[in-house]
Amino acid sequence: MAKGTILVAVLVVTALASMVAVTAMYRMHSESAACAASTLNEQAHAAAMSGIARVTALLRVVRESGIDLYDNPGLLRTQLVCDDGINKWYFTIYAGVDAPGFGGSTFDSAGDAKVRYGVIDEAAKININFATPESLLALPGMNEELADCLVDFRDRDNEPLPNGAEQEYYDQLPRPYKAKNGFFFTLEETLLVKGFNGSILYGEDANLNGMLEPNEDDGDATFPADDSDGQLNPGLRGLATTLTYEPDVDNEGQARTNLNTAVRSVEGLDPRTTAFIQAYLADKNVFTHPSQLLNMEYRLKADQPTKAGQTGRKAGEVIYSYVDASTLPLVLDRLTTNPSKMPLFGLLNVNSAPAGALAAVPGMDADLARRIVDARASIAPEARATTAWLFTEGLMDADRFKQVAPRLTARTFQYRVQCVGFGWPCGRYRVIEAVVDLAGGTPRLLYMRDLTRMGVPLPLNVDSGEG
Ligand SMILES: [Ca+2]
Ligand SMILES: [Ca+2]
Ligand SMILES: [Ca+2]
Ligand SMILES: [Ca+2]
Repeated sequence: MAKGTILVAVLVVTALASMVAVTAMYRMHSESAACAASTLNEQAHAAAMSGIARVTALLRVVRESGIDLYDNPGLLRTQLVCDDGINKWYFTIYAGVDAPGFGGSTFDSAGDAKVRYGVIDEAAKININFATPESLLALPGMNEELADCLVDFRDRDNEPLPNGAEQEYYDQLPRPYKAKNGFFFTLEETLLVKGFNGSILYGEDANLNGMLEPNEDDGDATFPADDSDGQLNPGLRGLATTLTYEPDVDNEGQARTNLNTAVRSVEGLDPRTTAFIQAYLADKNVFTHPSQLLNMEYRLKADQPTKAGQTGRKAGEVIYSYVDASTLPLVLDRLTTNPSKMPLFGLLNVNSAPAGALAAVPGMDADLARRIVDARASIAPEARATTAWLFTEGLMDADRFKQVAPRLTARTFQYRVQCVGFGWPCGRYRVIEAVVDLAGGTPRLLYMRDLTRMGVPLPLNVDSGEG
């Protein structure tokens, strides 16, 4: 791909060069210089896109292969794309180091910004399209007015929340515009919401690289304003996303069984659980989430006559779900209450979310979030296949688990990839940020943005990277 692009760039230069040959000499010189500059830019862009393509290919096999794409300098730092005889072209995939509870980063002992060479997990962030005002309020830099205004801008109605703003406010602006009354496609769209600005969205990370630079840690001495505490406040961008969703399938990729319709035989499910589900539904109830079944007892409201293969039950009889710590993982993996086969939107991955994002889930708090993050490192990979470990490892009781489980997942399908493509020794670079979506099977780019104008995101050191 990169080689193809470079070939095209070379052909374009040749064509342009022969065109300018018939014009005046001074003109030819300026055109040639512009072409050369443009070619280097194109090649840097091609190198950056090669990096995105490489990571996309790796993400495709990451589950089976177990390749580390969180921090893997050997695979993702200063990777040679091609050598055109004048310059060598490389890419580096980079991200800030996640600081406790934040997603920010700090300086290393040499005073340089810490960096990791890997992808950014979008499902480790709160999806602002599905977050409640309570959840938004728990995110850094937010207050009640910002949370309500964000929800008003997003919700379909024109009724302002107590601290919110609807169309009436946007109509009174010097240049009026429409409140979206729909989902945000990008985080940048929040800049249209009353009260939002770059400082709320990006925090102290003025160059959007997820790392702390000296100007981001010197107070008001240089732009941006910051609190010079040695920690990067990445703003809303550090813990928020607009792009997360997952197919409603189990860990084998099979469609889940809807608990509210046809639970007859789910492989591995205790027949007593199946009978419980049928009795509960026959009493004209609806399940809201599979986690509801955990340690569930139910007192029947009406008699249930004997049917084929089912014993009759009397009103007032208390029945039990037979879903406990041992069967919870299966229940969470195989069952759903989503009737539409539509994807599940905006779930937070408990296996990767920082404490700051976990704490924003209704039913969680900062202390519980911290304990989850601390416990996570020692949970076996098999146990992490579903969110059940939050209960089975004793981090919360059944009631708390049922409260938080509907907003949680144990998997990620969208990854943010930040890539710098660059030439050596010319030093020309391009920075591309993309979000790769794996939810549809074949990876696709859900989002792409050129961040080159934010400056070089990290030192491009060819010598130490090539080893
Ligand atoms: Ca609205
Ligand atoms: Ca920065
Ligand atoms: Ca500053
Ligand atoms: Ca700071």
